Formats: sequence, C-alpha cells, structure tokens
Amino acid sequence: AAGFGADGADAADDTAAIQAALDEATKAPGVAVVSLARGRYFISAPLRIPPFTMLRGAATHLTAICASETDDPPEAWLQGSHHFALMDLSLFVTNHRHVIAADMSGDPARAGHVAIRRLCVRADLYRGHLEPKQVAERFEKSLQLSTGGGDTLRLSGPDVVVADCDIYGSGRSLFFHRVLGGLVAGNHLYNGRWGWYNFNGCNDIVIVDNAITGADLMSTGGSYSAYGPETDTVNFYTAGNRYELMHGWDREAFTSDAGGGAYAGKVAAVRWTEGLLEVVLADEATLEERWKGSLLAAVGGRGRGFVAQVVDFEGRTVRVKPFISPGIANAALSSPDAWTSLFDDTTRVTITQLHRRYIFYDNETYDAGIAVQYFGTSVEHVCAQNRSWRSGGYHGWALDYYGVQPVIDCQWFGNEIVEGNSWGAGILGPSHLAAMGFAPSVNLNSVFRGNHLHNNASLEVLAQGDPAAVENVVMEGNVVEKADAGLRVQGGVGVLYRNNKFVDCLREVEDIARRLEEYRRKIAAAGRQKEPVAVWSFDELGPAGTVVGSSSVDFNLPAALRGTATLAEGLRGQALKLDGGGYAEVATDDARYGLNLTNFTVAAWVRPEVVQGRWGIITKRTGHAAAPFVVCVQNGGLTFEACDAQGQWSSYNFGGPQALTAGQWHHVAAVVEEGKRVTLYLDGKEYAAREVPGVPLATNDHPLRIGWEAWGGDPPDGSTPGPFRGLIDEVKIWARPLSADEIAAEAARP
Ligand SMILES: [Ca+2]
Ligand SMILES: [Ca+2]
Repeated sequence: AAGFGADGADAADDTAAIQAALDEATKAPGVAVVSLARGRYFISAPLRIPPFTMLRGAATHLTAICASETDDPPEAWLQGSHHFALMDLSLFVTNHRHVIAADMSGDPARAGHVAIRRLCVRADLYRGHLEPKQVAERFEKSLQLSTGGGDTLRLSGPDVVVADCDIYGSGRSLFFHRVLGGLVAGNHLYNGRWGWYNFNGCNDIVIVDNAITGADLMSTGGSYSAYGPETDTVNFYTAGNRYELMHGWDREAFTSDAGGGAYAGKVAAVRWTEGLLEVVLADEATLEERWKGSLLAAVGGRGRGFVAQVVDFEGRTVRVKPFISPGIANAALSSPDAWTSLFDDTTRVTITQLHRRYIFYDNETYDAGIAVQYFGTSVEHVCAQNRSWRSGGYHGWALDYYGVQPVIDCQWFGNEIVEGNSWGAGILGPSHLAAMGFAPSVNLNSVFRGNHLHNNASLEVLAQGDPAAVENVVMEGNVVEKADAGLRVQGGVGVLYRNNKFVDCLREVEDIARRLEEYRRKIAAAGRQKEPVAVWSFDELGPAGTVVGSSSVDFNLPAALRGTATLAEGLRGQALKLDGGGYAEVATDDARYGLNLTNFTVAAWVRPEVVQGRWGIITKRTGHAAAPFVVCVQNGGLTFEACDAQGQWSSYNFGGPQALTAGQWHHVAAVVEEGKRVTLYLDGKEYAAREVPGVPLATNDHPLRIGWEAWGGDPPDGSTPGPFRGLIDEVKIWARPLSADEIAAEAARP
C-alpha cells in the first residue's frame, strides 16, 4: 500500500491510499496481497477488502491500523465479502458497530473462504472520559445490533478460519452464521458488555485451544444455536479451551440453543421407500422449507429413542434418513416391511431443530452459571475430561422449548467439578452433573462414567412433570466427595446407579422419588386420622433453640428459631414472635419429604404488625422453587399459592380481598383438595376459594418455614424475601381437608 501513498510513519489519514491498493488488487490475476509495512495507519472510513485479496501487515505488533473516533461509526470498520484474508495486523477502534464483517448470507457463491490470522483487535466503544449518559447511549445503541451488542468478528459461509488472534471488543467477540467448515484455534476472545459468542446454524466446526474471557462485569459466555432459517447444527469439536469470568445474563460458558419445533404428535403410518423412511404424521404439521435437515425423533411410546434427519416432506408425509449404523440399515433394507412396525399408535414423535454430535473434550471453565449445558435438543453428544471451577456444572436438559426438544444418546465421561459452588442472585447451591428432562420432552439413554466431583457438587437425575421425562440412565464408576448429596434422583425410569464412590457426603444416594413414595404411604395413613399431623404451639423453647412439634404420626418436626425469632406471650401461652429478621424452620426429612401433602389443611393464628406488602405465614420452600403450598399475608389479604407437577403456578394461585387488621389476632386456614378446590378461611369463615384443574401438586425437598417466604416485601418482589412481622401461634397441619365446621371450631376464640 506504500505505492499508493499509505504512510505508517505520519499522522495523515491513510484510508484512500489503502483502499486504492485494495481496489487495484482486484485487477491482479489470482490472489493478491496488499502489504502494510511496519508502522501505524489511520483510517476515517471503512476499508473494503475485495474477493481474492489478503491485507497483511509486517507482524501483529509492528503494523497497526487506528480508526478515527466518530459518533456515527460504519456498519463495520473492515468489510469483506468472501475469499479474503486479514493477517499480521493490529486494529485499534473506539466507537464501533461491528468491527470486522463479511457477507453473512452463508451462500457459498458469495460468502465464506475467509482467513483471519494473527490479528489483534482492541475495540472499545466506552474508551476515554465518557459521561455515564454517553455510556448508556452507546450501550443501548449497540443492543440494536444483537442482544449482545456489535460483533468484533462476524463471518459466514464455507471454509472459515480464525486462528492465533487476540480479539477484544465491546459486544459479541465472535459471530459465525451458517459457517460450513470452520476452525477457531489458538485465539483469545474477550466478550464485551453483555457480549457472548455464537455459532448459529453451523456445521463441521473445530474450536480448539482458545481462551474465552468475559471482559466486562456483564459479559456472558456463548452458544451453538440454530435460529432463523437454520434448523440444524452438526459436528462441533470443542477441545482445550479455557472459559472464564462469565457473570452477565444466564452466565452460560456454553449452551446449545434453538427454541422451536414443527410437529409434536402421533404417527399414522411408516414405511421404507426409495432408500428413506417415510413417516406419515397423524396431524397437520407446520413444515416449511427450513425444516429440511431438522430432527425427527420418537419421544414416547413404541420406538422412542429413534432419531432421524428430515430430508423432505409433502403434506403430512415426511421422508427421513435414520441415524443408525450401516449394519442395522442393511438388515432393515433387506426386509423393508420390518419398518412398518417401528411405530404404533402409542408413538409420539417430534420434529425440531437438530443439534448433533458435539464433542467437548479437555476444556476448563472458571466462574460461569453452567460449564456445558445442552438446552433442548441434543443427539449423540460426548462431554469428556472437562474441568470446572465455580460453575453450575454440566447437564443435558430435555425441554418443551417452543417445541418438544429431546436429549438422546448423550455421554459424560471423566469430567471433574473441582470447585462446586454454583452462585446466582443471592443463591448459592451445589453444582451438578445431571440428566434432566421436562415432560412432554424426554431425556433418553444418558451415560455418566468415571466423573469426579471434588466438593459441593452432586450427580443428579431430575425428571420434571413426569417421572418418565428421564429414561435409561447409567451412572457408574463416578466419585463424589464432600457433598450434601452424592447422587440425587428425582424421578426417572430405568435409572441404574452402581459402583459409584461417595466420600464424606452427608447423604450418599438421595432417591427422592423413592422417599416421597415411602412418605406418601405414611401420609395416606395419617389422612385417616382426625388429629393433625403437626402442631406447633410455641409455648416453650426446647433443646437447641427449637420448639417441639407434636404429631399424631411419628414425624419428628422440631421448629428451629432462626435469626431474631423468639417466643413471647401469644394467643394461647406463648407464640412465635417475629420482627422481620427471623423465622421458624422445620428441616427434618419428615418435613422435607413428608409435608408434600396432597389433600390437606394448614392453619395458624396470626397477629401481623404489617399487612401491606407480602409476608410469609407458612411456606414449604426456602428459595424460588416449585412448592406444594405457600400461604402469605398480601396487601391486607390472604393468598394461597402452589405449583403443579407440570411446573405451572397458574393452576393453584389465588388470593382474597383486604380483610386483615394489623395488631389483631386472626385465624387463617387453607383447605386443599388436590386437583379440585382450594378454600381459604379467615376467622372461621370461608374467605376465598377457587376450583383447580385436575393436576397434581408439585413436590420438593425443601424445609417448612413459618413466618418467611422467598418472594416478598413491599412492594412484593422476587429478589427479596418476605419475613413476617408480628406473632404466629398454634400452627397446625392436617393430612386431610377439614370441613367448614371443623375450621369454625378451630377459629373459636379461647
Ligand atoms: Ca499515515
Ligand atoms: Ca401457643
């Protein structure tokens, strides 16, 4: 470019000279190289890199381009379309939209064949002495480009290489869209404010030996997604990368992502024809061109676990290519009639985006919400020999994510959770390595072998909405040390756990489904008794600061006084006295598992000092979680809330009008007939009621809290708890619905 007047030793603008050299390069036959000699070059407008052109400096640290400061930056400072390369340069940019961009169509005729090597980018639209208002304006403007701001590198099409670069930008560090064949190796990528990285609709990608750092307090991580016209992302190899400091948004160091689906339902017929399987859907599907290449999977009934890729379709007939070994295919081909019995009228299939064959190997994650998450569809992924510090851990999560998205045939080998604290807003819990499924979706055939969880992390099987939402899990040869629970099993069908080693765990295997089942039997017996299963009269302090709960069954239900909770003169004898800084907690197994009641009554005497706002009376949860009952004072009224087994709160929640008076004793009661009706009583009279749909209540393993709720305050807010202020006395729980007369008798003043 020196021949065109670019001078790296003066402060004069070099835009025209470098652009002239680049334009001239298009006249050369074959590939042209435009060289920038050692020095510093200034540009005031974007450079356009023509096809078949390389812009190359003397070395990364010897040739630098600096873009002038402007309030109106171009779409990208370096803009190419296809067949271009940038090498051995540094680029310094203040205000920017995107920094380096190519044709993003993914069309092989006009996108792709891009190489970016040994490039250093420092792009910071917040550099210098901006006023807070200017920072806010620039941030908001950047969000018009993507939810993570402008892209530092933005590339598309076949054959894309980004290697040995150092990429620091204000928004997303890297955006690959419809890249077919990509290598991202040896880079340091810095995600900016709300920034992340994303591979959308890409196939055949190798991501090795990179460091990916959250460069801002609000940076997050990255994803492989299939959004827009894309319905498949296939073949990712991710190894030897380091992910660190992801604190913004959901903090996912890695997640797959692509909500959507074209069909979820039954199959009318199936047959083998012309080398493909023809599946006739029982109902109408919303199939568009983009669903070619997507996943068809059987998620329930006969043939569940079958996976195939959609080739084409006409009406309700979908032609698919099964993902099976050639041997099986040959056997089936020799007798095509065998395919007609693959499915029957119990079969449920889904057509949804395809994520297939991701390998995560030898990656390290520090400080993230999750290290590796399969969010929805994932087929044949392997996650092996990865290590995590202070992240949520690793999981595959089958979801109903705007479509039924299964997890099928995924494996987890030799991963380590070295430090296992999972931290969120005011929440600190154990990390996990988990197979999770949310009905009507399903997680099938997960294998966990040889993983090592060093501290505060658990192996977990979690089926939500239906025990069969997770089916066929093998967990063997794993080691869990220093954890509350070594292995937690909540639901699941065909869960095999054996030969795992638990060292210094409070509980080794916590099979919650099995424990709930045992407790359900006890509760059923208790439901036949007239007397309550639990009574806390708060009359005297027992051993270790607890108040003894009496029980008609053999439940051990001591209520521990927490914080500033104390006892004071109450309605009958003494009562629980709360000043907003404490509560009583019943945390035994008998409470955590046994108080997952189905048909029941909870009642208490309360004398609130404050009735405005939302304050817990009796709740079975210690944080935001599905709960079988939550009874609160809310804005002068009384509310009942509960989550159903399918995760919906709307089935059960309701409240009544203002009726409580601060400083006066009131008797409150909730009578719950599961799947039928919930009735609230105030001072012995029916106060509010609602019919509820025939859906069972959620269960959890949380303690019972008296005088506290996870979601509260004035005004009520999800980020602040609602500790009760005032007196609570005579808290009672029955394992049966009481009649109106019985409630009236309870509410009779002493
Ligand atoms: Ca110059
Ligand atoms: Ca009392």
